[in-house]
Amino acid sequence: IFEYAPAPESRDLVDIKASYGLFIDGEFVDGSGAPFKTVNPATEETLAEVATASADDVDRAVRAARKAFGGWSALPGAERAKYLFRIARIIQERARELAVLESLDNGKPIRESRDVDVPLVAAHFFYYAGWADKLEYAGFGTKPLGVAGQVIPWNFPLLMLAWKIAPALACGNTVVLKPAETTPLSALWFADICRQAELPPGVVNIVTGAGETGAAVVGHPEVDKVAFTGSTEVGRIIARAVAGTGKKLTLELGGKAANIVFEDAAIDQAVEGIVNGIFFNQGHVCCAGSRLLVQESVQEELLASLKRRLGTLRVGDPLDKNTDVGAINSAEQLAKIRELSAVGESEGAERWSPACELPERGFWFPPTIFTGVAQSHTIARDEIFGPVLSVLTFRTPAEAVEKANNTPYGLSAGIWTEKGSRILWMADRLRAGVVWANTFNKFDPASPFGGYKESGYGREGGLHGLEAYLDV
Ligand code: TXE
Repeated sequence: IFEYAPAPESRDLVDIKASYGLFIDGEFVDGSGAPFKTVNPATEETLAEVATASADDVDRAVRAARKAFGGWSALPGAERAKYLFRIARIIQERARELAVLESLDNGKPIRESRDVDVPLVAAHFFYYAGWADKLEYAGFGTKPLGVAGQVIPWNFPLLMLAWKIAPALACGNTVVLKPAETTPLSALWFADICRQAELPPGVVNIVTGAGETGAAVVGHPEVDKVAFTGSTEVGRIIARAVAGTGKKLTLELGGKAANIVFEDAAIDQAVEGIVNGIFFNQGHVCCAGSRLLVQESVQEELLASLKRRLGTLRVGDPLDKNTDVGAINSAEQLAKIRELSAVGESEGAERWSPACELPERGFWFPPTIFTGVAQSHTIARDEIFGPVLSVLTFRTPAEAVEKANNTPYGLSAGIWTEKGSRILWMADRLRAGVVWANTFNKFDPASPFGGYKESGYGREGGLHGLEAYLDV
């Protein structure tokens, strides 16, 4: 497992300076809070020191965004589109650099950042560039909201930025975005890309820092719209902070998706979908297929095949293009995964991982399966947000639906069956924003994404993603 090929995606592609400031009104400026370190989770090396934006700094950023709003929103859509197309093309030109940077700061395998994250980032800018001059056809009104305050998590730092910024700008809003404190770098690279694209100053502002900085963005009275992706717990805090202010809010929160395999499914294909569903990005995915619901009659065959497949996964150096599972993003997240896995064992589920030696330094967790999981078990209910799969069984389609929906979340679900009628029957009954059939974790900028229940509200992506940034 650990015979690495020499890393072809050289770290030399990225020139990381010792320290970084905030991006306000088109300039990199100092922050007035105490700077923090961002580390490479695969090695625990410090990558850079990054500024913390105080409430005053956030205020400066919001005022810059407010000042820029008049000119930006008055541009004809076709003119805004030109900037977005330009940003998309620069992302493509700098794709390798961005992919390496994202893997360094986040710990995700280079194969994913190179083949999934960065191409999707460019695709989002291309997609929303296409809408900028056609908003009257969207049916949601054509009037931008004003300044959007956006707070994003660490699992897809650049992609979550694209999901937030591309539609906001296409609709004529300006933005103050706060990236997560463990993965601030790619947002700062994006700031540089905005400069390269000659985006007018103040249209995009990036403020780095932890939760307090996020709270300052959310609570700023001149922010007209708040968009948040992160934990359900912080989502609640933000919903309370925004309540009664008249700000518009979209929330994209946690998940505990069921990946449902019927006995007539193509088992090999389902195994690939299960692996992709829970081990993609180390399971740091809000829509991860973290609960496998398998029909009893094929449980044995499926689990044997799944275990064989797990034995072939390479865990290790994110910059090695052969790596399948990279590093856990932070010591805190690793502690959470360990704790919930220990609870899984203590509540009586059976734990299994393939033989795999983990690097000594860095934050690592092996691909893990729990069998014999009951619905009452903590690991069947709580979001683990790591490479840990809980396996449950069912006998009938109705039981599968009942179990799949037995969660406070409702972000996504997967169905594996050869029967088209069953796909439709299931999709009708699953309370989840996205239902994949015979595939999983498939994303497209043209497709709306978002949750039911405690997974949040509002949709991002597609035509529906425009609604969050427009008024009638
Ligand atoms: O999330 P937080 P954390 C889940 C996942 C994970 C858990 C905790 O289960 O284990 O959440 O992760 C900012 N006001 N997800 O602690 O705290 C924060 O700085 C405003 C699922 O990292 O929600 C960061 O930028 N902002 C999820 C962002 O919120 C605040 C992705 C997310 O951090 C704030 C991430 C406050 N009071 C974690 N407090 C998904 N849906 O994909 C923190 N922040």
